[in-house]
Amino acid sequence: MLIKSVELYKTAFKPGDYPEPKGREIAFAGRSNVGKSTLLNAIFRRRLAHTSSTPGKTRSVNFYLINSKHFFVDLPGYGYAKASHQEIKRWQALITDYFESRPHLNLVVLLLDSRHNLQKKDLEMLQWLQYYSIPFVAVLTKADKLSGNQLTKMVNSFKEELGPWGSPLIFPVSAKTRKGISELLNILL
Ligand SMILES: Nc1nc2c(ncn2[C@@H]2O[C@H](COP(=O)(O)OP(=O)(O)OP(=O)(O)O)[C@@H](O)[C@H]2O)c(=O)[nH]1
Ligand SMILES: [Mg+2]
Repeated sequence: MLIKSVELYKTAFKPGDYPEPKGREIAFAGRSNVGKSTLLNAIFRRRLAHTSSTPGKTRSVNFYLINSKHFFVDLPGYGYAKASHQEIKRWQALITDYFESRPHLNLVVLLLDSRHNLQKKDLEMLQWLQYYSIPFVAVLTKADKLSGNQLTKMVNSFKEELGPWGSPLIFPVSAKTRKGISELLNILL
């Protein structure tokens, strides 16, 4: 798919504050700081999404309209250590409400840090995806931080860990070198 146009269409801070569904809808989920907004910018080839080296940057559900037709949705990250109890509650309410109110959601791109194995928070997200029967693919981010050998090892280890979760497709990517970005885009739309 060629991305001809991208615009930030809607920013939702409250549950229910979403636009009417359009064509396909693909949401990007993952732990805080894993690189969701950075990956979206690499896909868009534009710095539209705000990114930061400190976790907890994206606090809202951001709908990007692609080719005047499809939504790519940047979700706030989970499992950010400094988040207060209240923030975690707010985040959970926003995400569960989002999943529940978008029955047409086509796909979740679950971002996982290529350097670490599945974390407790990732398992919680996997349980939600399973509970809501949402199809997903896994993206291993920051692949540029690993050597070729290390990356192969981690891909195999994720393959094993994700086996019980339906053996999703796994894409190692780097927003820095653009490795894996076009392979991922090919399956998205
Ligand atoms: N080396 C490298 N750094 C990356 C890559 N992708 C993201 N980063 C860095 O990781 C940090 C977090 O990136 P974000 O895109 O803001 O992360 P996020 O998942 O949107 O975080 P939240 O909005 O807090 O949920 C930034 O410092 C990015 O520059 C990558 O492919 N390679
Ligand atoms: Mg973000």
